[in-house]
Amino acid sequence: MPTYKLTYFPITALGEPIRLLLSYGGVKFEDHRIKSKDWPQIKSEMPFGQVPVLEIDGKKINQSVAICRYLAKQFGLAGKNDREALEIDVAVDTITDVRTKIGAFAYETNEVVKAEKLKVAKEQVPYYLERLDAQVKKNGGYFVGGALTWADIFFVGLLEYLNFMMDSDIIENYENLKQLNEKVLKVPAIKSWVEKAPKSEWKS
Ligand SMILES: N[C@@H](CCC(=O)N[C@@H](CS)C(=O)NCC(=O)O)C(=O)O
Repeated sequence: MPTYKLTYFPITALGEPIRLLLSYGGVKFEDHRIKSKDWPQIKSEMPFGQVPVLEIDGKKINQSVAICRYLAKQFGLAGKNDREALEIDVAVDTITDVRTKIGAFAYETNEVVKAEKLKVAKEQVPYYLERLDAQVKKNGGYFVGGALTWADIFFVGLLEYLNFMMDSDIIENYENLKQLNEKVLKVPAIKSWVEKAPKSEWKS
């Protein structure tokens, strides 16, 4: 069994899909949550100066989506065939598009531009969520193939961060996404991770 160490900030965000997948896989991992005073040093030691970074047997791997895809393959969550794997990738990239659009607003520091970007996000986010909700309905309550895949776990892992950035429950009006979220959070290994995981320190 390889050793796993995840280095990320003390928040859910891009680290959480990885933490959920590792928990689902039932493997032990070190959940290293960076303290702000240590970040400059840690940043200098990361392959591209960013996190999350997963060390597998001491080798540092960056890029959260690639890490999730790899873990999903290890744990049987990458689809039943190449066609499903493609559909999972599409769902994950689409979810990433939603995150990017929300992030464009949330990280804007110019207040005038920020207000403009919030307006855009408030139009675009429902456009995406409606379609993702319809996809889950059509596919038997999951994003792909009527069964749990890493696309579902990726979405659920990112949700707290998306809600935090939008300062609202973004899936409130999307029944199928709500049910998907509840279902994933009931998977025993995920449930026990969420119960014991430290709360996000958004302000640190
Ligand atoms: N594409 C990368 C993006 C990683 C990324 O944006 N990391 C941010 C935190 S979410 C970071 O390290 N920010 C601190 C910095 O760049 O100094 C991934 O998905 O892993």
